[in-house]
Amino acid sequence: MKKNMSIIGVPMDLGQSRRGVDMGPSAIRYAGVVETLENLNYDIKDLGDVPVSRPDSKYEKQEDNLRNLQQVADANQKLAEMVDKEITGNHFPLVLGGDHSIAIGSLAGIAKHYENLGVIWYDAHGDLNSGDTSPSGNIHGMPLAVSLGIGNEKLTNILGYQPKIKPENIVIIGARSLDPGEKDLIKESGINVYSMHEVDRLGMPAVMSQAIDYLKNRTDGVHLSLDLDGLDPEEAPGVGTPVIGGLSYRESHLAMEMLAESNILTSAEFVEVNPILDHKNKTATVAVGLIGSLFGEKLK
Ligand code: 5AB
Ligand code: MN
Ligand code: MN
Ligand code: MN
Repeated sequence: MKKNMSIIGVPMDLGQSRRGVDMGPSAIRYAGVVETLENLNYDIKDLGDVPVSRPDSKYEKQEDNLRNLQQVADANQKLAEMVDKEITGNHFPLVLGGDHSIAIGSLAGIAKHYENLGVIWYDAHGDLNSGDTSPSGNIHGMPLAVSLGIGNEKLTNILGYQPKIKPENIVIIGARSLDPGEKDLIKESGINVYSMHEVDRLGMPAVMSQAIDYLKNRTDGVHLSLDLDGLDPEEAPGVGTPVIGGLSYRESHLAMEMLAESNILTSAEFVEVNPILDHKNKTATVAVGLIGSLFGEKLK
């Protein structure tokens, strides 16, 4: 029997300050995501894109150091409702971004279906800021904190419950740029972090098998949130906040293959693909390659 999967695009660029990442879902579709998954025997329903409104004329004004708060909250509310509905209908949700603020809506829609949702956060950053700690006011640097119930109610209370996830059920992989407030939160909350330091010391095979064993034993579902800036900018240049010294394409493929083998994944999102900053759609093509590995593409 074919496995059911729903693709949801979120053309969101209001969670950060560089234009173009709203074209990410188109770029990933253009790179062949549907065809790749159909070849892997998935029954794909592409639901198109969640509507994102434009910022109003008071664009410059930032409420509580939260740029475009209302528009980001509104789009995430719609996304959360769609994701919730797809899971209820037994469809695996695959969300395509768009900047990482959309993880707020994904997690809101997903987490209500699990007692103990695990999250793998594949990212150069922790995304653990709030309006109080953020150096930028950009909400794409806040979704993981929001999902822990930290931040403005318009974001933390989407779908009327909070927190969405528990800190001990989070595993961050690839971190190499954390702000002071994020480091404090990691220390006091028990979030698990495999920074680039651990990846260098242990190697990706050990990092992934530890992460998978850990989550398998304590969660009843696992969401992968993959920010393309987790990869090195040499290999994924089309991202708004590149950080040198990242994960390689091969390490990332291996991580996806190990996740496929483990069979623990229940939802996924690929975010921060910005075609304007990219070279010939390279980053979207990398994303589709990783999606192929994540859903069972084999070399032989
Ligand atoms: B991304 C920074 N920590 O809060 C901030 O790309 C960067 O979703 C956030 O990981 C990067 O502005 C957000 C400096
Ligand atoms: Mn990032
Ligand atoms: Mn991110
Ligand atoms: Mn980024």
